[in-house]
Amino acid sequence: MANLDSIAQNVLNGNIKKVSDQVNELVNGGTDPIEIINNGLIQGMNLVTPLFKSGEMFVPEVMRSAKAMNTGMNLLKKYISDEDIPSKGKVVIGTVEGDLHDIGKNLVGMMLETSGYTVIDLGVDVKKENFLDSISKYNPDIIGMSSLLTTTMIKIKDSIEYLKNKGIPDQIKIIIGGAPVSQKFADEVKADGYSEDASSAVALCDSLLAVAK
Ligand code: B12
Repeated sequence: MANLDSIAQNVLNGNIKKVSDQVNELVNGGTDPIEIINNGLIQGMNLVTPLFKSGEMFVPEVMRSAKAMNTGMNLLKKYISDEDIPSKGKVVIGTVEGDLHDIGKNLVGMMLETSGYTVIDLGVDVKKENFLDSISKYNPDIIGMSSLLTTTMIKIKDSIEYLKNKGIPDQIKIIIGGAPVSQKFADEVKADGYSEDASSAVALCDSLLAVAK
C-alpha cells in the first residue's frame, strides 16, 4: 500500500513508475499534496544526500532519484499554487564560456531544485555578458558558475571580475565549482563560495542565504 515512507524509499531507489503510481494513489485518496511533497518526495532526496556524499550512491543513481522526485512533483503541481511551497531563493547556474561539460552542473541544479530552490539553468558555454543579463532577467540571489577544464577556469575569473565591474549588488552571491576548481581558487577570484559536490552546494547556498534549517 502506498504511504509517505514508501514514496521516499522509491525516490531513493529511483523507481519512477512506483513513485508516480503511489503519488496518484495518495492524492486521489485525499492526502494533502504538500504533505506528499515534504514527507514523501523531499524526504526521499534527503535520504539520497548522505549516501551520495559518502560515495554509496553514484551520479546516474542520483540523477534517477531526482527524476523520480521531479515526476512526483509534476503530478502534484496542478493541486497546489506557487505560494504553497515557498522557494528558498533563486539560483542562476551555468557552465562558463568554452566549456561544454554539464553533468556536474546539472546535478547541482537538480539537488538545489529538489531542496527547494528555484533554479534557472543558462546551459553550457555561457558568456560573461549572459551571466550579467540573467541578473536583470531573473533577479537571482545566487549565481553559480561551473568549469571542468583548466583552460576555462580563467573564464570564471573573467566573469566574476566583469560582474563586479558592472556593479552588481553585493547581496547577489557568486558560487563556483567543477573538478579543477578549489577553495583556494575561489578565494583568489573573490567568489562568495565554493563547494566540491552537489550536496554541499545545497548547504553552501543555505548558509549564504542564511536559510533556516
Ligand atoms: C564526461 C566528460 C566529458 C563529456 C562531457 C559531457 C557532458 N554533457 O558534460 C565530453 C565527452 C563532451 C567531454 C569533452 C571534453 N573533455 Co571531458 N571529461 C568528462 C569526464 C570524464 C567526467 C566529467 C563529469 O561529468 N564528472 C561527473 C560530475 C558529477 O562531476 P563534476 O563535473 O566534477 O561536478 C561535481 C563537482 O565538481 C561540483 N560542481 C560542478 N559544477 C559546479 C558548479 C557549482 C556552482 C558548484 C557549487 C559545484 C559544482 O558538483 C558536481 C556534482 O557533485 C571528465 C573526467 C573527470 N573525472 O572529471 C573529463 C575531463 C573534464 N575532460 C577533459 C577534457 C580535456 C575534455 C576535452 C577537451 C576533450 C577533447 N580533447 O575534446 C573536451 C572539452 C569539450 C569542451 N569544450 O568542454 C579533461 C580536462 C582536463 C583539464 N585539466 O582541463 C578531463 C578531466 C578528463 C582528463 N582527465 O583528461 N568530456
